[in-house]
Amino acid sequence: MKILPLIFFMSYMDDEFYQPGLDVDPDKYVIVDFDVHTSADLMERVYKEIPAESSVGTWKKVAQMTDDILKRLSAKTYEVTKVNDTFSKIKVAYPLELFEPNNIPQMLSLFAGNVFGMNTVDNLKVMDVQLPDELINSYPGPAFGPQGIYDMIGIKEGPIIGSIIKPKLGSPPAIHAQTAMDTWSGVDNNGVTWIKDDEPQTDQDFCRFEDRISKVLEYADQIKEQTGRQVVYACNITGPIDVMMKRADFVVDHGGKTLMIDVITTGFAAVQYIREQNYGLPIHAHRAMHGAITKHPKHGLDMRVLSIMYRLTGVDAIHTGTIFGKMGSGKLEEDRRETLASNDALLMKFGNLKQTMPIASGGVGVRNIGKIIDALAPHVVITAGGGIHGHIDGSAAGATSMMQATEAALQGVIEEDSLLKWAKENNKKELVRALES
Ligand code: RUB
Repeated sequence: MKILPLIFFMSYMDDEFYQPGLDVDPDKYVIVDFDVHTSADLMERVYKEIPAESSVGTWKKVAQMTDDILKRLSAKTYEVTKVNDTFSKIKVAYPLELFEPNNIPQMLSLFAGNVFGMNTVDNLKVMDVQLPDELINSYPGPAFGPQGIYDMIGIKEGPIIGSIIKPKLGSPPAIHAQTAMDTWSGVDNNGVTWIKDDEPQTDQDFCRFEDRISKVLEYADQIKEQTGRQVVYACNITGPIDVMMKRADFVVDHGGKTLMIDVITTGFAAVQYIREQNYGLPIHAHRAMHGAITKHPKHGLDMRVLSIMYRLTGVDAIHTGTIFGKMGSGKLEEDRRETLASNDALLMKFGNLKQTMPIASGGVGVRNIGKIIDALAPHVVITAGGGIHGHIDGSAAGATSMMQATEAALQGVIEEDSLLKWAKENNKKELVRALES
């Protein structure tokens, strides 16, 4: 049991903040789902303290508080599901008036700000957020979305297979570009479509941005000329805003098709600023560092919530996981739930905003790509790094083996045992080599 001074609770305790059963109009309120973990004796208080601290309240009564402010602007816990004595799921309704339109930092500072540090709460996780259309439509949203991406590469729909150039860092521009070329080309022109830089690759001495981008894009042009295939290179422009703008201009000038940004480390406002420059290219959002926010099962923000925020911000594609977790670190069922919930947030009807394309990445190989396609297709980009460049016969064979495993999955061949049989029967040499090596 925690010993807290009585004064701490005084002004958080107004009944306005806890109104079980209140009829909430979803056009007039933002509704936030929290998982709350605290000791049994504090749980009832927290039902009031969370909405209070994240709207108009503070720890002490203040003279300027009026009935009007309290009634009109206070957030209210209106639904509670007690999972056990120390864990409740609560729904909190925030009056729309509390939100500045088109301002993600303000929105998060409101319902996902101070509440995480409250000393009456052990752990808190924001699991979902539901916004009125009026607020959604104040944001730019994606310029392209899945449909714009399909149109750009000239296909109707379906999973888009891609790769992350490996090693992650260290190759000089010529090797980086040759690896991209081999991976796009594959064996007999059966290579992947979508290639991306890795998240920490920007403009280091060993691989200068301009040298790398121009060489890789030169190869993309060659593929287009020789085969008619429109391939994509998501160029990592991550950096300070002025630097990102210069890099985006460089990509546009060199005929690039996609900008990549590490959207968490860069920040919402910076990403939205780049989105609003309207470069005419989709934005591929890499979520490096999301685990600091999403991974703890009891604390932080669910990936679904980040997905909603980045769809508002206007990214065209974002990483949301593979359903397996990264490098086996996750719990399978939870990873699956989180990826499916995130992809739903990217693809659901959402005001007038376009959809955002989910990206499945991290530990993808020929053995599991079928299960990923089975769970996430058709709208998904799937990128493999080690799973392609680690092929015993090199990147071109690796890319082709991934395309063959995709072909098998689209024919319903998902399980590893049947995949090897299918590869042998259909003379898919590169896939056989991948599965047997
Ligand atoms: C994957 C990779 C990806 C991240 C993304 O490499 O480099 O950028 O893992 O992870 P590999 P997430 O295919 O060799 O594992 O999409 O989960 O954020």
